[in-house]
Amino acid sequence: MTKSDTPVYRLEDYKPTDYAISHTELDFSLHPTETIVKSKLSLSPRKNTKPGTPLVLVGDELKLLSVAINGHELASKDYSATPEKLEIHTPPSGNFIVQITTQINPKKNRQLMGLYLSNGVYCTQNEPQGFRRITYFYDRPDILSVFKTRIEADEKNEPVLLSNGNLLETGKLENGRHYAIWEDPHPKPCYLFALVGGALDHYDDSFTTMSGRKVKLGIYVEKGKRERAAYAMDSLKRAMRWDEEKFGREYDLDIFNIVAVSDFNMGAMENKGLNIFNDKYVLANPDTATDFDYAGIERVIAHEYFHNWTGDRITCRDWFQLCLKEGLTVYRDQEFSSDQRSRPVHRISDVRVLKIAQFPEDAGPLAHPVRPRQYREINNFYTTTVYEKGAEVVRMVHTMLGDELFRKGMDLYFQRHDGEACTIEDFIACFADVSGRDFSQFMLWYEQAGTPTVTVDSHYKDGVLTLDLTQTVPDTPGQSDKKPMVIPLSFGLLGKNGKDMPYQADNHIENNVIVLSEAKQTVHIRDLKEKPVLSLLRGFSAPINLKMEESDDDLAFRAHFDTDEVNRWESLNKLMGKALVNAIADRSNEKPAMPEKLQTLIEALLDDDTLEPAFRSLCLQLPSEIELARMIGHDVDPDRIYNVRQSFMKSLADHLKQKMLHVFDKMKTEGHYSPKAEPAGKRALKNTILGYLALAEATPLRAFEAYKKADNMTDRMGGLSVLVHLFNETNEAKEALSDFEKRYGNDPLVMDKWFSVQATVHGEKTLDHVKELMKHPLFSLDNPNRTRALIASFAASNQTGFNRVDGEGYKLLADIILTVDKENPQLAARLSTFTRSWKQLEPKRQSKLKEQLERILKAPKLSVDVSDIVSRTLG
Ligand code: B3K
Ligand code: ZN
Repeated sequence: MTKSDTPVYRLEDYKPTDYAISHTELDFSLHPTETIVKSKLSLSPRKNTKPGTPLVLVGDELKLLSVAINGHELASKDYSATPEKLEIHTPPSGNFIVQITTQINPKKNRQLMGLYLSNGVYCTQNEPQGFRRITYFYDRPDILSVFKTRIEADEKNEPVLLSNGNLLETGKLENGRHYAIWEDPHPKPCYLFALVGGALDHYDDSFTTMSGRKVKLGIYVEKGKRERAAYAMDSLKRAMRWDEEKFGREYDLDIFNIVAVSDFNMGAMENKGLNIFNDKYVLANPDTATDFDYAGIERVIAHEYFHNWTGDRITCRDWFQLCLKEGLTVYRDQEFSSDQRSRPVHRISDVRVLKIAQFPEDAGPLAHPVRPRQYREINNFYTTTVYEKGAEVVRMVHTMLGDELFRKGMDLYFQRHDGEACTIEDFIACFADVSGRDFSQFMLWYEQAGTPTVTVDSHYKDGVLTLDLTQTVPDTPGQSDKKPMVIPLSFGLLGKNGKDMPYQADNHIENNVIVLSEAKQTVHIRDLKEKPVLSLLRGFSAPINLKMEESDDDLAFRAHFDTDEVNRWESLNKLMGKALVNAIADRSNEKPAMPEKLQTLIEALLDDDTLEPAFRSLCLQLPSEIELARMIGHDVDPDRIYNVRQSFMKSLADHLKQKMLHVFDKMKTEGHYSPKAEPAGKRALKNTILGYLALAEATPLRAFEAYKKADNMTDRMGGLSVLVHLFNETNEAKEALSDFEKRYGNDPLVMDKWFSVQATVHGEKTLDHVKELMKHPLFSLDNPNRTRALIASFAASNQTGFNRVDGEGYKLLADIILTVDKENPQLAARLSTFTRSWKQLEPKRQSKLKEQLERILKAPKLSVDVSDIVSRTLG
């Protein structure tokens, strides 16, 4: 379908189907270009369906070979078929069986949706609408069916044949073929169907559930990579245990398999009992993966596993409800990682992601509610708003209800809706029911887009602190005049001694949370023995912009003493942000230094051995260029932002050099590598300092030394990125890059780091280098990981390189979007989102980028995916 004839789908148009499909039997005969799929569907009419109502199923690029009802092949007058649709004009009344045979071409499938070949391995991706590329079906999440699957394939090329559920039977056939039959007893929507066939190694283990059942666990990887699955397996077992302990959720099949493939559009997929993963989120050993990679594996493995209950057992009624499973499951994986690692450090990292990715989305032309009400292409709504803001909304429910009631609400949700396809209303009703609270106004979090701003005016007099709170929600595309939201503001009051002060609360306050619900509201806090310093929005309790008139001294005081570490970091970050934005605006000073007071404050934090190294490392990081651009909001000059930020860092490095050297030495981790939070935190601080020391010493030697001596990938990349980012032209940088290429040149996944680090060298020269790197034998626009490593890194994380004032960066991205769009529209659409903040750029760059967006939109045969993103971006 092309852009002009695509419909807009609307939430209010939801209607159940005319028929239900209770059972689905599938039979695959795998072949690279001519796979035959036979389906046998058990259909029954709904209560209100009139006898003879046509059966209309969807397809996508399908070739129909035959169709039969109750065992009788249909004559051509009885049905009509196109690659996109199969209609049986007059089905019999009552229950009936439909048998459909289609032919598909996995090798040609470079959209990576449906059944495709990834490096010789057959695999599927069906969420949200891939199943229609396999056979005609009701491809929508509210059709729950019991699946039984027979797979037949070549025994030598595809010795491993997997599908959902439990293995019933295997056997040999003639001509070197063999088969396997799988059955999944849990009714599920077709987007959770999965199939894998290939020559794979496996890493086996088992898990005994809380009721004593033994589950077989397997992680399947490409040949030769078996030992790299150990950490993923360890993470899986920890996640299974955690879900039992924290949410009472037990695994429900005898087998749980994970397969890692190298061509995958996103991170991973939660197919029932057979998760399929981008190998980036499975494969790790100390020599190939950084601490960040390990944490990512732990998070994604857990996320997909947690979907077994929040997504698979209870799924979404329609795709508008996507956040029902995604927001909730992100919340659950965030909690898991917080329990496995340091809670405040983890929360700070999540808040940073929210501010760097979600806040700009919410402030730009692609802003949409956590539950969108309309879409042209659902794939474009797998966004940070649905995922991360969706998780924040669940977190707010938890903040307002507390541990116990929140758990009761979750228990009720699992009990009431197990085996159903639900809506957000169903979910929230569970919390309303267990707490007796009215959540109707809270639902606005799912309806209204845009990051609310809360402004606080505070006055202290005679033991009473008065807070005048005002909230506004900005206009966003298609939405204006918004209503006030329910905003939980966790808070504390700090006394002069730096300790939390007791107080007497008035009735808006419960458990140290002010729940704001009106546009303007006044809150009194009484019985204070002295004027307190207010610490508001502790733990970042709501996804808002907080505007509080606060002196730099109060901010610095909180950075020192706040008992909430998230707010400690937040106040330091605010101080840094303020100073940077001021310095960026003052064009009279080309190389401004960080204000001395701020340097002293950071020094004290760096010096404080009682603080976790990971936290100290976060405190050394200045707000990112993207955050600064968002704070400035208009006429953004990325070069200026970069230069001022670097110059601040250089002044801090000069000031703290001795102290940094001292801490650097103390952060050495000895002995066997462990990816656990504590040693990883030490490495994080050490490598952050390495960057500063390079600025102070103005020589590549220390980083080169670090690179050469590294005995794990975190330290190797620590050295390499400093060399490449700060001393790009030196022999040391060149030598390290070529050494890296020699070591890992036959491991594309590891080489992604090599591509990324070079794509993110600041400045205008990088563009040509990126073009050169695109010719590298390992690079291919056909593989999403490679494209993300080089192109997405360049466009999303290289503000000066991509935003070259001559517009050549934009032109390159536009060219690539148009090329990729021909094969993989989903990936092309993702690349298009990197242009979303174009309106905040200074006029020259703005017009160059606009030109490219318009060029993309005019291209013939543009996909709906890209056309949707680009036309919304242009506004
Ligand atoms: N549910 C999948 C995402 C599917 C994306 C399709 N474009 C992975 C996840 O969020 O767990
Ligand atoms: Zn998910």
